[in-house]
Amino acid sequence: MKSHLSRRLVGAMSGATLLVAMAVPASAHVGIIDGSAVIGGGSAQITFRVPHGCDGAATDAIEVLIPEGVTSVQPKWMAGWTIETEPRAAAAASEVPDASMEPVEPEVGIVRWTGGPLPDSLYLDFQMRAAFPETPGDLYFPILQRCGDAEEAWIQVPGAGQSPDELDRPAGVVTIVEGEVEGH
Ligand SMILES: [Cu+2]
Repeated sequence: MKSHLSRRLVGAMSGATLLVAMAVPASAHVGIIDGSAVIGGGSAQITFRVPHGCDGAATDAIEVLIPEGVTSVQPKWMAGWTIETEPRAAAAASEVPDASMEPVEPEVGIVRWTGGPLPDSLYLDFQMRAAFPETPGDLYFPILQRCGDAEEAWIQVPGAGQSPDELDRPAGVVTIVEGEVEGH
């Protein structure tokens, strides 16, 4: 966004301080702050940080689309916010009633937090636990930020060879890496 502080810093600074300023954009956008190395095949908590509103307007809803392969989603309780989940559409459609089986709990496809409102000048972290697939790679979590009538869609996915830093509104990302999963 044009009014973004990080952009202004990059424009205003030069030399060594520029490198510091360029590290700002990733954390200045709405996104996942702890998803850079999640071990595949295990459970982890991930954190969606909302560092600003929609062009100055206070945030009153955050909606996250859970990518395929991410299961056992459990949002963290949060004072002042209503937390709702919606089942994954495909899972709901494929549910066939079978008298011999226990009904299968549909996987969560959307998590929605409504409340606040969170002022533009303050930040807030929204968290959930989930189980992640084994295959290494990037999983994108599209995020919709609502501020009354205004809305910001953090849904852009980088193309091949493109850096997420080049995108105006990148989706949240979790990078799955190989590693030893601790059982419990
Ligand atoms: Cu931003």
